[in-house]
Amino acid sequence: MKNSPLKTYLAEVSAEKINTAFVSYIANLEQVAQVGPEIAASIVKELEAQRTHLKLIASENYCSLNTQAAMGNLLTDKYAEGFPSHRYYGGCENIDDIESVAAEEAKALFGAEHAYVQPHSGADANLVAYWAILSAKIEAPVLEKLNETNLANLTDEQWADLRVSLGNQKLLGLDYYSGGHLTHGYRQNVSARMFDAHSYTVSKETGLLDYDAIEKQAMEIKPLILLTGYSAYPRAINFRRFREIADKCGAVLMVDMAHFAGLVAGKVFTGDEDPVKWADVVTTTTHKTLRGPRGAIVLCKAAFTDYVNKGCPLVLGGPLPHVMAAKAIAFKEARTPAYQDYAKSVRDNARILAAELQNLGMTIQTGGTDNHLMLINVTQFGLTGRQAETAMSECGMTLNRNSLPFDPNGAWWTSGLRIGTPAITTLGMGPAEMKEIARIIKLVLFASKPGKTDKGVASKGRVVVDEDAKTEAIAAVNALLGKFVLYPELDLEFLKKSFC
Ligand code: DSN
Repeated sequence: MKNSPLKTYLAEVSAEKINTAFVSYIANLEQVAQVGPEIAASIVKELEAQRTHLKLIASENYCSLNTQAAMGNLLTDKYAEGFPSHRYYGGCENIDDIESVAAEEAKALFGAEHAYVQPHSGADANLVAYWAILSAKIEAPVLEKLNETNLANLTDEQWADLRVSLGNQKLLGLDYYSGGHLTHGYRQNVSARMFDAHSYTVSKETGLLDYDAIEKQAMEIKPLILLTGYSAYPRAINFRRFREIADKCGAVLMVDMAHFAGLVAGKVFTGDEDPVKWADVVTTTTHKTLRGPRGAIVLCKAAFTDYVNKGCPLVLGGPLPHVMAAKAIAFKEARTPAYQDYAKSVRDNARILAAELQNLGMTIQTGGTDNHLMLINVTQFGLTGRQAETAMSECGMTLNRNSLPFDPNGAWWTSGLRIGTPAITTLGMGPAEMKEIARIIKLVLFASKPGKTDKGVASKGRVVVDEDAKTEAIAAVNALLGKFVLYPELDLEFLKKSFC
């Protein structure tokens, strides 16, 4: 990089036209490029990729440039194990302030009694929640009986007994194939190894949660934790009903609202559909519908505060102070009327898209959606989810294949496509664009056929998309994205010229 792109930009633009967000972006890239020009180039190429592909992944979004700015600084240098005013390192006063602001913002946003904003990911947040519940419900009574407060003081025999009881508790969560998450007791995940894990499924007939059946199962199993929440369930959940079931079977009610936290924050899900009101412990990632930085939080009733605050050393290492700062910014953004409008549009768009896909002859799991996502059954096209995902990707649409309940094609090939509206709604798209997206999806799916391997054998992964349809679909995607530009403050051509 011979010349400074920042100086070039400032020399080219008149003072009143200087865009501070763009200045900050160029300055940041210029710093990066001084050491890693290829990294700066990849950041710019990723901007181009995200601008030229229609993002339909239900779990992704675009956080604000303000949120991104809060992450790129010296806060990353600080260790801050512990929690505000109770740290294992000196010099944490500013981190205390940042973490406290983020936690207070989260509490206010969700109406929670307590917020713990350190988890780095949803899987971490769920582990913190699991171990906080185990600490509160299994470990604390043992310690009380022994009149002891410090685990280090237990005899080897007492410690062995405690470990056995901690490791044999029951978890009842939504089955992975019914839309539950890996961390909800899937056998390949640590959750199924640390718990005696049981699953409930959606109804085979309706694809919906059957609360009476869940209650019956919960009364038989009597789990320590009754868990609900999902990664791929297109309907609202009645958390009041889950509370009743948990109370009846003596379970702690935990909700993983990672996918729909933005709909809770934006007051789309209220009353019986608001998990924070009904659950003992709620976890969420911060980067999906919530539109913050990549990370997670735990919310809980006051009774769990002391246990959740021990997330480090219980599960986590040092928190990421720069990400906690970005969480605070995102939570402030989510406490605005504009964000509530956004959340409402996410659901309106999903409903319109699902209805239009059905009007155009596609099969939508459960016949529609109440949230930000829908599942298309692609078996009517003779395709696997994997083939449909590839076909969409070849036509400029980024989404993911997904198992459908009781899917004969398993978790790898699958029979479904999961589609979400959070990102396209952030771009500003509305009802007309949903209809256009449905038209493009139909165009691609009806024009796709299963492909063959190089040896001419039928393949569950290969797909052939009619070339004319592909050209038409790509043109239509580009036309849409040309009208709804990601981060319009950023001049991509300038960035490419400067850094690629
Ligand atoms: N990977 C997330 C999703 O796509 O739903 C869940 O962890």
